Amino acid sequence: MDEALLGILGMLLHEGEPVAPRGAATRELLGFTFRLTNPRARRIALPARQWKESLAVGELCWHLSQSDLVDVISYYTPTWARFSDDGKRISSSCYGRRIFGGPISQWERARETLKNDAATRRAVLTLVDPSADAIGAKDVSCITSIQFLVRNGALDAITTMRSCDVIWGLCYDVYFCTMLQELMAVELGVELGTYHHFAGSLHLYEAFEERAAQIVREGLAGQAEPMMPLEAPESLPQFLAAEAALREDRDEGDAQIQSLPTYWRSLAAPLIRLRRRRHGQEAIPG
Ligand code: 5HM
Repeated sequence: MDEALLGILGMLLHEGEPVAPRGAATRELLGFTFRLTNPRARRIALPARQWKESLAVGELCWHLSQSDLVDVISYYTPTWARFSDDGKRISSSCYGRRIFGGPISQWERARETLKNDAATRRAVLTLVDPSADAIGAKDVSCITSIQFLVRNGALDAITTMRSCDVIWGLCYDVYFCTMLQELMAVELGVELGTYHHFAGSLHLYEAFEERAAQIVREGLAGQAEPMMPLEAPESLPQFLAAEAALREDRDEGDAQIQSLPTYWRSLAAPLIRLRRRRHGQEAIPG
């Protein structure tokens, strides 16, 4: 993802067309697509990008626990509050709620569809809800769909975004979508394939142009390590309970994390570091 982001920023700076939706100046490319052949290389190390792993994991937890509460996600970043109409809830980009919640879980339906016919083209998560996404709302879901396809024994994912901002959104959206891809691959018992990302509008806000140019100037100063393969998905509920405890500064979070399998302990590491910064807690050994 480090390499992809460098290339994308370079293209936007050189070829992006000026346009200002809702009055905010951007440079934009339409119908933009790229692939990650190793979706586990989803973290960002480019220094000037200042990507925060705790925010990526925090957003993932917020979605996986089907939350739409601003208070919860605001622990990780103040940004989301700007997208709430009532200051309490995120009405549209609560992707986990749309994927896992409701009368019929889209997640389970996609997984069962793939189990019944491994070659299916019908395993699609739809993140737009025309009955709920109000005209003029502060937040309208930017990810429109995520499709899963098993090809050559591996699970590919194709994310479609109607609107994709390369500084605020892209790196966190890719982290979230590739984690879903890996979770689905593990639940199906197939290898992790390629990740495809498609943006109707890929854009860079003018306010971030200098930062984008700095990221490109600095180049690849070492790349982030790919994450280890996801294992023990049955520990996810315990991991989410531990995340809530750390966020709420409750001590049982420490014990919950120490009893988790290696993968989930390692995923919790940035959350533990964040708690230490926020609440002045000591690091947990190991
Ligand atoms: O006017 P519009 O609804 O497209 O503005 C939303 C802004 O948030 C866009 O720049 C969009 O690309 C960015 N965004 C994103 O990149 C928002 C979300 C929240 O759904 C997201 N990725 N996940």
